[in-house]
Amino acid sequence: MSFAYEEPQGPGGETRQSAGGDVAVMTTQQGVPVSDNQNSLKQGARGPTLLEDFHFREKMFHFDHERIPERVVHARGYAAHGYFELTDSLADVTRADVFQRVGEKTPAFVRFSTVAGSKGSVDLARDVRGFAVKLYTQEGNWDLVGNNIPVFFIQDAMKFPDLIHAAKPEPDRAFPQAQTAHDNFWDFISLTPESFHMIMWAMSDRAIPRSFRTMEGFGVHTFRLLDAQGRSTFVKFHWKPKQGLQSVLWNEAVKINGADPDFHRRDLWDAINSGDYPEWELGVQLFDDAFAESFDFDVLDATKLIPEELVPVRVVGRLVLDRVVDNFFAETEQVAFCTQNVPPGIDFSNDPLLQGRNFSYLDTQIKRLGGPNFTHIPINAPKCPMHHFQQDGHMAMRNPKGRANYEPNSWGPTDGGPREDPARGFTTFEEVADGPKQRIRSETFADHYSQARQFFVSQTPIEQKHIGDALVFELSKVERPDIRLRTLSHLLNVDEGLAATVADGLGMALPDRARAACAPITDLPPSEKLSIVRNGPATFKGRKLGILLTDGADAKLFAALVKAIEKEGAVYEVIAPKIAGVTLSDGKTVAAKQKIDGGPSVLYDAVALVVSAEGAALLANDAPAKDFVTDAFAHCKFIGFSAEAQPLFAKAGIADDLDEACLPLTSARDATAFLEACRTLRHWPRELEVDLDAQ
Ligand code: HDE
Repeated sequence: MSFAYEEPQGPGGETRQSAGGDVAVMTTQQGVPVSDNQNSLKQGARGPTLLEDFHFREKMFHFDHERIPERVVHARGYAAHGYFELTDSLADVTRADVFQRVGEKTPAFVRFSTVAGSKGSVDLARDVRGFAVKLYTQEGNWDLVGNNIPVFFIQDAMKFPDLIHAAKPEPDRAFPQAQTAHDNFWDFISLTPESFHMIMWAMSDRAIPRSFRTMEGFGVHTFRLLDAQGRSTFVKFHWKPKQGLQSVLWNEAVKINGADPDFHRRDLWDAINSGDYPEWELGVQLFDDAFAESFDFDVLDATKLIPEELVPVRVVGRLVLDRVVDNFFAETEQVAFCTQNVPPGIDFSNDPLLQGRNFSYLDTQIKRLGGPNFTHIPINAPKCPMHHFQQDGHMAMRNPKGRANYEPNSWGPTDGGPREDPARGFTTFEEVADGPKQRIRSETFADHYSQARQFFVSQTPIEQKHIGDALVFELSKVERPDIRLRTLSHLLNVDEGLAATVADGLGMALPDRARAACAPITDLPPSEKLSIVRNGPATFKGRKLGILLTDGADAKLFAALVKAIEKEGAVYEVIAPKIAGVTLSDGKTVAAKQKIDGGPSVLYDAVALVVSAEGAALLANDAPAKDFVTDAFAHCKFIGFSAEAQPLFAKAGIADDLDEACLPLTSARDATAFLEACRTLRHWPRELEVDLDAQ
């Protein structure tokens, strides 16, 4: 086995020849060649193992120490390399080097994550997704550690440990894992009205994205951009996926978690390795003090967003992910994002959540990565020159050379080490702060419901239904009725219709509304950009069609489908009764990617049933085949089918319900038309027919 940091070499630097040929010879970590990696050293064939066996001891010692603490939040994540390319200079408002030269590419590393679940939890948990971007700029690393939701649960970092304790598994029983559907979470939420805007987002389909590639990213906080004169412009950062927004249904998410707990990471891995590089636009909302003053809410309050209708998003660049990691641990696990990593020209605002994060991230890395030299790990090291006098500590890889390790010193320009540069160095915005020291929440943070309501009314009816369903689901897992009632009392302040729907779903009477910290709750205008459905893709590109094939299926139809898929830039997987594949009508064999039990329709964006009469008869007796069809239908997917597939619909109990999104496939032209129809992604009207909650 070779390690990324250094190939083992022979004493003279040559690659050693193993007995088997060109393979590198296994060595210990000290470089000593290993003769036997199968047996420990013993006193006789059946005697005790000897302490002297340094190869065994080194191997076992290293194994015993393989684990590091998982992240206290965002433990489960997946990352990839890429670049940021500037498409519109921001030189007018910032001196940040990364925003100066149009066309210049800056290396990037991006880690997506869920928040609450542990490292081995499932990908489709209902949860916020982390969207952490490290840009290796020429003036230092810039970490934009964001989420896929533009607001947060709490306003002050002081409450973060409470929020996370409440969301994580309950401490006595250590469950539920990766779920907010339990008493502690809703207890905390219902006692924390500021969380209700975020709750609307977390209960929406934003919290069950189809892919990391189909979600937005947000810097959340208000930051500052500073020009060379130190003048400040406020900024909010947005990542907008070129793939369009897309989510799955909750019932689908639950089943995906069983069928493929790695659904999101596999999707990213497959897309990048197939050359379908995910891409996001970087957008900025720029505004000045005058806007901040006139805005209905405080721009320092992370539970509020600035609607794009008020401050448009200016697109200034693109982020492309084009390379998977070489090693998950070395890169994805060891990457250390710190919100305080900002280059000259970017600065913080006084958002109390951001201020608290600036302490937490550095602190947590020291615990997680074992010492202050985590910046020496290649994935964390800047790619620009570094000169400083920090030294020693655990695992120091590159202590400064020379005699001087302090300054000022009189060792002269060559030996004296680096010096500060007031002109080039990082400067902080000279904000005037005044006032008594006090533990206080600003009154300008007091409106907890108006933007929650705005989010809700900005959703399409089907999205509103999903929010109601999610709340009913979550609160039905809450054992204490008083916690459910308290939550309802807040929902009344968000939207009376929603509160009534949820109360009905729980079978409870509505309580009195919660007393709002400030009145009135404003009816803000709907904002287009807050809906996923309204911001979906225009094509089926990058999506996956599941083709259920059987022996004897129409070869021409299959070929036409494949052609149409490739033309659309989509991908497909063949699902068959046996993994070895099927023999089509022309006698040719097609290998399967999934055996029907392992390839349920929840793994696909749309499905096609291309079966022979015998094949359909066989599958009609197979429970997974029935589920394949039932679920595809229930999840509002487009279904293409050859005429012989009818018995499958009969078995699934939907033969009489087929609608305009169930498309017969008889010719090559049908295949093209089917792929075009799939661009809509889902046939939402069907949900109203198949869901008890909708009736
Ligand atoms: Fe984090 N957060 N966070 N967070 N956060 C961490 O840092 C914290 C918050 C976010 O892929 C931790 O390295 C506090 C908001 C992401 O490695 C920790 C507060 C947003 C990631 C931490 C917040 C985030 C983290 C845990 C409230 C969106 C994963 C491990 C004051 C804007 C980064 C680590 C990765 C990770 C603290 C709130 C995003 C403990 C104290 C708001 C994407 O430092």
